[in-house]
Amino acid sequence: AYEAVHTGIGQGQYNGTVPLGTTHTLLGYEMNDTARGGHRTYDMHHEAKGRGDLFTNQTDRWGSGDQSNDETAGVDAHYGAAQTWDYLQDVHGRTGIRGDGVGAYSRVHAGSNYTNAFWSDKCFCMTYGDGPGNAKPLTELDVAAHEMIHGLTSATAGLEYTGESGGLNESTSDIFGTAVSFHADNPTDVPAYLMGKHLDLDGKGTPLRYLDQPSKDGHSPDYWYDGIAGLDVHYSSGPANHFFYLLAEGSGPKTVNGYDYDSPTVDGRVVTGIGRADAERIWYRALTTYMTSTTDYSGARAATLQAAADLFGPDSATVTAVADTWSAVNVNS
Ligand code: ASN
Ligand code: ZN
Repeated sequence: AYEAVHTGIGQGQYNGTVPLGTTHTLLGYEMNDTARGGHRTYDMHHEAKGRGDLFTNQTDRWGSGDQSNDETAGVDAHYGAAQTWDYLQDVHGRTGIRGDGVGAYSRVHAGSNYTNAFWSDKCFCMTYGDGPGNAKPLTELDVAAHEMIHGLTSATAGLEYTGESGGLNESTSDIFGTAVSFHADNPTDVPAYLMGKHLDLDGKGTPLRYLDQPSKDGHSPDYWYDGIAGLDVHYSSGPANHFFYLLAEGSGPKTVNGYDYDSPTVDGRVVTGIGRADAERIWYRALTTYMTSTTDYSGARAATLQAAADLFGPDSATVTAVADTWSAVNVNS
């Protein structure tokens, strides 16, 4: 049959007007990104189960920027998956979640008033609810990236989703969710060091998480302590998120892309950032080479030190910076 790779144009609720990888068949256009492993996006029509229907359209223009159009959430989810794919490819030379060139798929409009999004290894897919009043789908870019990175973590370190390894699993999704936001360079997805900045679930504009100062969410500790393993994994992620921010940007007040952050440390220690790019490479190598299913905070310190030694040399200033930064979030050995 006649099939061709196309670049459609979508209007998302969160991402503005964006290009979409689509396919042209005899029946019309499909949300099937053959340039990115055949990643497809489906509409669950508010059902709780099943894959739903592949988004198809007579033209290659999708969504309206508003939830009155069912395609709009599909646009954001499809774009988020593409941006995550491109990030892994461009920055880490990895083709797809498993590195095998095979795409996953996304399902939007899951259930009714369902306020969550998740990755599943079983379907190798992401699922997105529409949030309160079915008006706030959980499809914003950093959240889509967060969910897709759960697939990467499963396919690599396999960090168990409980205790300290669970916090590191969650943090990996926040770290690369943030990295995808920066890489996409989409002016709508800022401030990039805040996760879930558009969902506005409380109506006050509160993001889900703050990488510069995790405790701003009212639950996540800024520093490691003995007992952190008992927290929900979305809170025990705090010190690792904080480590990543500090390693990239350094301590204290800092303006990045016009946004003001402020990152504290244990005893007010000063750490100087090594830059986002190197911090991302270190975390990626630690995750894919050294972390295992049971890696804890102490193990994460060791894994990132080894990764930094591999990438920059064992006697490099970068290795020292990694050690100092873990100590600044109270992970001393
Ligand atoms: N949205 C949540 C997450 O990805 C779903 C979960 O609790 N696993 O962290
Ligand atoms: Zn998560």
